[in-house]
Amino acid sequence: MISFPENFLWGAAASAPQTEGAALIDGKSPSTWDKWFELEPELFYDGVGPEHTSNTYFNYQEDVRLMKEMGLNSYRTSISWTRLLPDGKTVNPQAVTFYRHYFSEMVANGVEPIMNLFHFDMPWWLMEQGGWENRASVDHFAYYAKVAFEQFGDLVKQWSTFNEPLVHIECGYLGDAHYPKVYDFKRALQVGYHTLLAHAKAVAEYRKLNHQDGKIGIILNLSPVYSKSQSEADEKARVSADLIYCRSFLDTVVKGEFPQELIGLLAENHLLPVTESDDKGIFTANTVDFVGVNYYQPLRVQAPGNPRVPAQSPGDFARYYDWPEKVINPYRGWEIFPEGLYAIAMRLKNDYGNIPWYVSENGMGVSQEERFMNEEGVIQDEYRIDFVRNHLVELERAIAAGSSCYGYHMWTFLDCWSWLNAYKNRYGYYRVGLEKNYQRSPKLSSFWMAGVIQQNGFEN
Ligand code: BGP
Repeated sequence: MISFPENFLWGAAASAPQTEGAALIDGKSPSTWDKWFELEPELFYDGVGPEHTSNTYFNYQEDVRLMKEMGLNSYRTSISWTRLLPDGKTVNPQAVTFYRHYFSEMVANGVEPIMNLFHFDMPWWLMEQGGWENRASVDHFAYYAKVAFEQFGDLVKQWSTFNEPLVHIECGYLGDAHYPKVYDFKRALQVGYHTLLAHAKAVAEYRKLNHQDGKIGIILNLSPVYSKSQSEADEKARVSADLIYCRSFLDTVVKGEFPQELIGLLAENHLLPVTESDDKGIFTANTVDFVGVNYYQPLRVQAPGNPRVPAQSPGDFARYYDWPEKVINPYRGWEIFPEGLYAIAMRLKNDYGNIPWYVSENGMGVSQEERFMNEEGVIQDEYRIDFVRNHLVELERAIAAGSSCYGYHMWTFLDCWSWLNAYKNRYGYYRVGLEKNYQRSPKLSSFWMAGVIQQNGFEN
């Protein structure tokens, strides 16, 4: 029997922009996604933008009822910055009403709301001023965080500041998947620095309200890094990739300081971001209570072929390695490697003081799931059940080895809109029938998971 500790968090994760819909009504101002879709709709998969998503703004009562029926005891989503503070300063009363109803509904049904503040959804008004490149964004974010804590802190006892900060940096400033789609390593590092500073200042705001009696953390996408070989050059690439993609975030938020090796690497390459002398103390004083780990796949690297000096991209430190033996999810192209979850757990235990953490996202997106629908209309997503089962086995092994993991959240509860793929790949325990007025219908995995939750484990 695979079993989990008492009071283990069983739940699912989502985000405001991917589920709420109602993107341009009730006082909400456009996020960069909304505006970008208006400007260049052809860049969005199938021409589908973020305006409607899963209609949760109108459907939250039913959604919470379904969560309860399935036995979920927790659910993470995010607050929309541009709904709560459309101009960055003025509280939108309609947003407060919506979120208070939504979170109260969860609390009343035994589903703990875990709220995240930023899930890639930069306000357009702030993007016009340079977004995270502009240091002013740090204080704007801290103010938004403060307002959210004040408005909802009685209902929400677990907060996170950012979801996967690596993603908006990498996709927006080292690629073209997020706005402003530029490729500039130095600018990317400045964006990363301001993001981490905004995180620390939001934590500081939370600490000031110590009567709120809750916890605050961050959600990181962590991948264990493996090198192609044990050669010195591949090993060096592994260490650099780990510094850039993992330790940059983890050390800063958990230990309160940037790794010296990273500072050295960036200095040698003239890539250090602009900082101010007081910043150091802000990081040191505002470490997190917990870490949420989004785990999808490991990172495999090899030595770069002809690295540029000074480096102009992360690829000059480490190049992606396509491991021939990998098992992949062909729809998303991501490697499936459950052992990686054990590796992360052990790392948090051994290198980060065994900080409390939970799996804040894990899951499998599959396209054309209607192929697997039976006569009763239930999608037989055995592949998803296998995926989750295999990851849970690794998680239990880690907990038995002393890891302080306190929960497992699936991405996601309901099929939702995705940044790059709209509704191509479906991740939910529940199907959302876009053609049927967003009708929710359970997949086989939801029944399987309900059983797991009920027994707090499963026979393997
Ligand atoms: C995570 C994000 C989510 C979600 C998920 C699936 O990285 O936090 O927002 O989208 O990945 O990825 P995708 O939608 O690109 O398939």
